[in-house]
Order: sequence, then C-alpha cells, then structure tokens
Amino acid sequence: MVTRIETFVICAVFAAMSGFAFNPALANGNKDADKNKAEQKVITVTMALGSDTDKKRRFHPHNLTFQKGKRYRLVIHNPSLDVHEFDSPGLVGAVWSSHVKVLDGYGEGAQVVAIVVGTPAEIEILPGASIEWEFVPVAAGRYEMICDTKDQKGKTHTSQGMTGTILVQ
Ligand SMILES: [Cu+2]
Repeated sequence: MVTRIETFVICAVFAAMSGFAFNPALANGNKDADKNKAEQKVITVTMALGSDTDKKRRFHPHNLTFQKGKRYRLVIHNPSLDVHEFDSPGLVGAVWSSHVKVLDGYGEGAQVVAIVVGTPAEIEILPGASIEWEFVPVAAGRYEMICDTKDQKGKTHTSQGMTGTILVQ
C-alpha cells in the first residue's frame, strides 16, 4: 500500500528527473513567454506603390528595415493609376507569415474584402486598393523587392527603377 508521504516522494523524484515540473519560477516563465508572443505589439510599416502625383514607378519608401522576432503589419497601398506588384521572394522566405488582409481602398473607410491565411508568393495591387500583411521575420538578411508589372511596351517597372531593398536585422 502506498502512503500519502510515499506518493509525495515519488512525485518529487519524478519532478527532479523532469527538471522543471515543480519549479514555479520556470513554469511562470514559460507562461509569460507564451503571453508575450500572443500579446506582442504589432509594428505598422506603410509603403506606397507608385504615386498619384509624380506618377513615377517607384516604391515609396524604397528601403525597409525589420527586426527579427518582432511582429509587423506591412501596409502597402497603390495610390497610382497603374497596377503594381510587390515581389520579394527573399522576404517571403525569411518570415513567418500570419495573414494578408485585402482592402478595397486605403485608410479610413476602406473595407476588408478578403483575408488570405499563410504566406503570399507575390502581391499585386490594383489602383486605389491596399493590403495589410502581418508577419514575423525569422531570418536576417538583405532582400530585393521588385515590381514586374509590364508597361504597354512590355518593359517591366523593375527595369524602369521600381526596385528596393529590405533589410532584416
Ligand atoms: Cu509597378
């Protein structure tokens, strides 16, 4: 017959073997880490594809910097009259991607019309629309972003200077 005291001893030995089961400090530490992950503040970064004023085929801004391990909402809008792309296979491969929200406009009054869960391969945005991509960078590096939309002569926007650099630190 196993007494209450013997049961306690058996549990204590098992706890010692498993390392942390009875260590309240470690248990709380794990809980805090999970809580921090879930409640991590989202940092919003905004970028425009082209411009409605100078009509230049550019990313505004054309350099972006992200910190590894932080959660970002990259808001990309297209204020121009052209279709534009945001292509960055390097960045796509360097992040954990939560989702992409597709909006019928930009800013106040814009309605979410779709939510794509997971990783986007390429993002193409029609004039006036925007997207919000939430991700956490997991691999440091320097990545290129380009716009492979073609103009009427078949020349890509990339070849006309619509390129940029993304740095993950
Ligand atoms: Cu473009």
